[in-house]
Amino acid sequence: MTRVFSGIKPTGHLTLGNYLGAMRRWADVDQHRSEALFCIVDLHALTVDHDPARVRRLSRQGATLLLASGLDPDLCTVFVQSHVDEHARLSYVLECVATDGEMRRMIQYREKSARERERGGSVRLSLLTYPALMAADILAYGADEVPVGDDQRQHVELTRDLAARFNQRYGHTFVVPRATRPQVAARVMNLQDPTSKMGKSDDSGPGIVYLLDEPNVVRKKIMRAMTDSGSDVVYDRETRPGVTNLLEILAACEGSDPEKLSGAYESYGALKKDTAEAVVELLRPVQERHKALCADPGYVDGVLRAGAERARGMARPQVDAAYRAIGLLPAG
Ligand code: AQP
Repeated sequence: MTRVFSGIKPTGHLTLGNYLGAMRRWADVDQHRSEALFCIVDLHALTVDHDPARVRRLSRQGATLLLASGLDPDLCTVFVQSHVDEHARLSYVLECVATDGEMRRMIQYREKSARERERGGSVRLSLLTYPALMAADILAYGADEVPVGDDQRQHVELTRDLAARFNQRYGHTFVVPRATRPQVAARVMNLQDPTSKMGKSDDSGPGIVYLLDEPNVVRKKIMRAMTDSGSDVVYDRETRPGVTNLLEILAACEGSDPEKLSGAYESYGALKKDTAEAVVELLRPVQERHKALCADPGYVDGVLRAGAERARGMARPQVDAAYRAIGLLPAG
């Protein structure tokens, strides 16, 4: 059976981008057709300036939202990365396989380190080594597939390179995984700046739809989305990024084709209105389930405890094998 791993960082409130680019597929497709593990990757949230209490709060909220989005602990494993030591153990070994140059080439490192410097902060070493930890997350479970949005594809490519290099130098140890992406909305853009990704740790609130936004807030954000000069509804990322982003969002909600959808609209206003209503309807059941789960925090804790135990059992033999292969003496 295909094995799938993916994760989400507790660096901000989860967004429509996280949902359409990743979470929805995990719940609707991946957990049903594969042996799937989904993780709140909290160690990754420590790579930038952070508030410890906020990371803890967002980790719990993220786990609750994963369950609210339809992940079923009877079908898949849901857990928190820091509850399973094997991620950190394997990350160090992969740092010994990776090079400084390939880490520095990562687009996310370049963007985030530039942002930290602009804010007058210093860049944490862990931001540079982040892709080794992400590779460990995936390789520890022998995952065949990693369902992610477009922004994470480069990290999965690096994971493939590290796995292949390790196998070649130290003997076959790791499955070489591949990234999978949704057909539409693999990169949901910020509503106020449709040339930038809708990112949960950005400061631009009005451009980001959060999964727990009230319906009227969702409507307001979408109705005020920045559109392009011209008035006809055309699907073209280069020349019409704002309208194209709305078409992608609406098509993802409806399960239709964004380019075909463009022919059905004569005005930006009508497109915005339908998109707003479609997103409100998409989020409604998630928000309702989230509310019910918040009333039962013991249930979420129990899911995470059982998930971590199952994940540990899967990761330990794989990480032990990597330790042996690279030359470490097994504990007696
Ligand atoms: N805008 C997006 N469109 C499509 N997919 C997206 N994802 C994130 N933003 C979009 C996908 O969501 C999954 C979890 O993301 P993550 O927690 O690993 O964070 P990220 O990829 O670095 O994106 P964020 O949400 O913008 O976080 P910050 O701001 O902390 O960097 C991934 O599969 C991702 O592709």
